Amino acid sequence: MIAGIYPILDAAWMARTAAVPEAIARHLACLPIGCVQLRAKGEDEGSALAFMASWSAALRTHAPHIRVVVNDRVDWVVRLGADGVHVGQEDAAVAVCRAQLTPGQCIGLSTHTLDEIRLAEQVGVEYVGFGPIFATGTKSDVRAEQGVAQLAAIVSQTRLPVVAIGGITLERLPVVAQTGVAAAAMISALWQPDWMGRLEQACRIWQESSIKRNH
Ligand code: 3NM
Repeated sequence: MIAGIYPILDAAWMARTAAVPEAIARHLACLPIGCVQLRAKGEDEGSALAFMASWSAALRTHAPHIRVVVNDRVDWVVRLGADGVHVGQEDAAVAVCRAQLTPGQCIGLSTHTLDEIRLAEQVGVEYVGFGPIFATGTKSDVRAEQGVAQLAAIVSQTRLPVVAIGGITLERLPVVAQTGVAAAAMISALWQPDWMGRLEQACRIWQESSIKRNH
C-alpha cells in the first residue's frame, strides 16, 4: 500500500486547481497509486472537515482501491471511515490513535531522526514519514533539510516503509527513488494547473527509477 507516489491532497493546494474532487479521484484510480493523504492546515474546523468528507467520499466512489489517510485527526478517521491516520511528533500519541482504530486501519508517523524512527518501531506504526528531504515552501515549521544521503542511510537502517517528504519535485524524483525509499510524498510539485500530466509523469519517473534501482 505504501509504495511509489504518495500524493497529499492539501486543502490549500487543491483550492488552486480548477479540478473537482471527482475528476482527480477518477484520474488517481487509473494510476499506480495505493494511498493518498488528506491534509487541511489553517482552515477552520468546519471547512477542514468538509474538505475531508468530500474528498474521502469522492475517492471511495471513484477510486475504491486507494487507501485514504487523514492527517492529524484520528477522530475524523473514525467519523469518515477512512483507512488510516498520519500524525506528527506533537500530535495524538500512537497508542491513543491505535485504541480508536480497527485492525485494518493504519498509522503513519512523521520522523526527522533515527531516534524517532527507533521509537516508531517500538510503538508500532505501519510507516514513517521522513523529511524534509529538500527545502519546502509548503510547511513552515520544518526542520533542516535532510538530503538524499541521509535518506538513504535511514532507509537502510529500518524495516519500516519510509515515505520521503519535503521539496520533492519531478526532477528530484529519480535521486529520491534510488535511495530505496518506499514512497515519495508530494504536494506543491503535483497540484499545478497541469496536475493530470504531472501525476502521470511522477508515476512514470518513479517506475523507471525503481527499475534502475533493482538491477
Ligand atoms: N511535512 P511539498 S515537509 C507536510 O518534513 C510536510 O515532515 C514535512 O510539501 C516534514 O511537497 C512537508 O510541497 C511539506 O514540499 C511537503
